[in-house]
Amino acid sequence: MSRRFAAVDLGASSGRVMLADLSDGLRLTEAHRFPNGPVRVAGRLYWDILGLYREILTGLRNAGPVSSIGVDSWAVDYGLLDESGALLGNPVHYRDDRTRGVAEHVAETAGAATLYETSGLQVLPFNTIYQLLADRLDGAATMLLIPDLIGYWLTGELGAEVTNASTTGLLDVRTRSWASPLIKQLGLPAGLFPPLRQPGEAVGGLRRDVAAEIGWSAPVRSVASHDTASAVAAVPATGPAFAYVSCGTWSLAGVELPGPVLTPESRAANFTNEAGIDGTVRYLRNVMGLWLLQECLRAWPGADLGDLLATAASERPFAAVVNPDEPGFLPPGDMPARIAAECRRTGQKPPATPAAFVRCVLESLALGHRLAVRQAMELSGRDVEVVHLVGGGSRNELLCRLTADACGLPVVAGPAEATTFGNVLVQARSAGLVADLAEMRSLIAASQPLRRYEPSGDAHAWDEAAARIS
Ligand code: ADP
Ligand code: LRH
Repeated sequence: MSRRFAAVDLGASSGRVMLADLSDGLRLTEAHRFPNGPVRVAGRLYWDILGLYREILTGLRNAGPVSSIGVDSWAVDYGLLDESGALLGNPVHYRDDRTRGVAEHVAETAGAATLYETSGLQVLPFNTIYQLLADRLDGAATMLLIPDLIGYWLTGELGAEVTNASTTGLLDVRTRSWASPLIKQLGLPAGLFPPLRQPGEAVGGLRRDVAAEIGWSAPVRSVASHDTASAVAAVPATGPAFAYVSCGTWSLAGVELPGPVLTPESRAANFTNEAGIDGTVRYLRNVMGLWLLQECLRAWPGADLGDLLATAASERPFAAVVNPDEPGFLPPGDMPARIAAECRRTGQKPPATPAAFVRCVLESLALGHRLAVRQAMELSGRDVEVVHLVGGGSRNELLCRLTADACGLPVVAGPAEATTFGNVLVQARSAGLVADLAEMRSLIAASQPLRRYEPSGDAHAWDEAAARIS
């Protein structure tokens, strides 16, 4: 058996097929990277799922033969299949507005407290539960979350991987099985939800036509298919006293716990209890993340991220900050205009240059990280000595430094490809090459370049800025 594994990792801003080699330490190479993002068609926002699938096949062809393949992606979104297994319609993007008002309606009918006690999930307008209730389900036989849909196309096998299923709002957080009474109460067909799979379980062999197309064959293995679950599995923590910020299109900030926190205070703070590998719970809140910066860059054709970050580093601190989680920032659109409007609404002078906008975005995000980490600590009672910042955001030195200063805690940045590491290490564990979660983490800590940022700066100024947006 070779010690090579392929990870298909679909992020909201880019997808990649990565090749990991464990024959001598842990080496990662990129077989293929491709852009991803929303496509608006006739007023509705979609993913280009077939385009993504084609890129995945290109990536697998480039990667060459491996021991196994794992697939992860962003959470909550899905494809519906008919009885024959054909895709019914194109998967809708979670930033589409078709779920407007649905969460409020479900909270009224099913009871917000009951929903939280059942699923432990934070209320986000795009949770699968709300999307399904806004969708036309006639003719639908099966609902497959995105990695499960890709897995089905690769192997012909149906299933629902549990870490991602925990983001639907329809999984019982205590038993980690589908919440059948809730599904029934909402009038959703129970048959839509396929049997659950655990990370590490076999999915199946590649279909013969797929193997012919990429030129080789290998089994697909279930991994922690929610990208955030894989990323947190790969946090290079050396003890339990850590918080994490998985920072890409979203910032997912919180702590890892042995069980859920389902208190009224936790619900009021909109904290989520997502399923991690080996029974762990990701206790976190979504912070709007680098989406804010991505959408600013889209509004400034020709702008260079590296140049902007260099200039932003010497911009005046705290000139303007916004609450990064303003619901108005969620859909695609002119982000600088929305940020400027939010500054005006809160009595602050809007930034005047792109670099000043970038400074405003990064300070605002750092404040979002601080609030989520502090609340996670308070609500869970978990001690935190260090914040691990993983994902593409770990390449942003200014953001890492601001996060350390805002939290008043050291930040250890990296790896940027944490999700891929989590994906391949679960496969390597199934192959008997790694023992457990602790060994996965120490392997990453020992083999990957990490950067440590000690908190510095004016703690009082951060308190003042935090008060401005609370
Ligand atoms: P996702 O998985 O959600 O698609 P990633 O984890 O790939 O997101 O992170 C993408 C983000 O990482 C980009 O939007 C960008 O802000 C940031 N990023 C990537 N590379 C760099 C870099 N070299 N310098 C600064 N920021 C970077
Ligand atoms: C990050 C992520 C996050 C979800 C969001 C939809 O990519 O999976 O954990 O909340 O996408």
